[in-house]
Amino acid sequence: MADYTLYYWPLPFRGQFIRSVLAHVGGDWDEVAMEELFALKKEDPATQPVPYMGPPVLTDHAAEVSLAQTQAILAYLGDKYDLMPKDAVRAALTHKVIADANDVLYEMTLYNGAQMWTATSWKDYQPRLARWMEIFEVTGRRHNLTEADGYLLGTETPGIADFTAAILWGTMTAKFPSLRPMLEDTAPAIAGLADRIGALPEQVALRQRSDEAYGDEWCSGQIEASLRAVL
Ligand SMILES: N[C@@H](CCC(=O)N[C@@H](CS)C(=O)NCC(=O)O)C(=O)O
Repeated sequence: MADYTLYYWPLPFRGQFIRSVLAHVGGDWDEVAMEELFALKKEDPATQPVPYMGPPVLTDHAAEVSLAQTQAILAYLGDKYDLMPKDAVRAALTHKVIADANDVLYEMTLYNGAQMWTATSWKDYQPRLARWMEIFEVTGRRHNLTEADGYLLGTETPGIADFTAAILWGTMTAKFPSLRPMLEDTAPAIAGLADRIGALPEQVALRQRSDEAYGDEWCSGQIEASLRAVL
């Protein structure tokens, strides 16, 4: 049996944050088939391994623990593999970065597809998307991140905040290349960070596997179709 089981759709989106950390630490994980994912999601909370609404869910078999919520899973892996800053402020900032990333995912998918993008709503959203990029950029710059060097919170080695930022902006701009110039103009240090993290051998291998498995899909469904239509 693998060390971990990840319950997530066959897509990058939220699952990729967890995959990237597991890949970085050399974690060995299985992913379940869609039928099992649906069945577990529909189960009564009383019998779910962790009561939850939507995936991702990660089971750590050795620890006999299952967790839901991307932020909780990333923080757990961060603590377990020493990928969280030791000081309280940067640990809290790591949580903020994950929460910011989740907010961006919600906004980019209009709250998990509650509405669809139109040319007008997408145009109106551009200043806000640019502001999110700037928020990540300023966070990094305040910790001496540059286009060529450094990490988001000024750590010596990449941590959860770096994988989060790299997967958010790196995956999004890889799947929607027309957004890459905006990232480079607005958040060049984040673009550089995403590239450096993305060039780590474990991340290259993960991306190759994911691209083969998921193709061009990012969040999938009608909301991805509406996003592609306006881009
Ligand atoms: N806040 C949760 C959001 C989970 C979520 O929205 N999961 C999506 C997939 S990315 C889902 O399938 N949701 C189904 C549902 O909520 O019923 C997290 O960060 O993990």
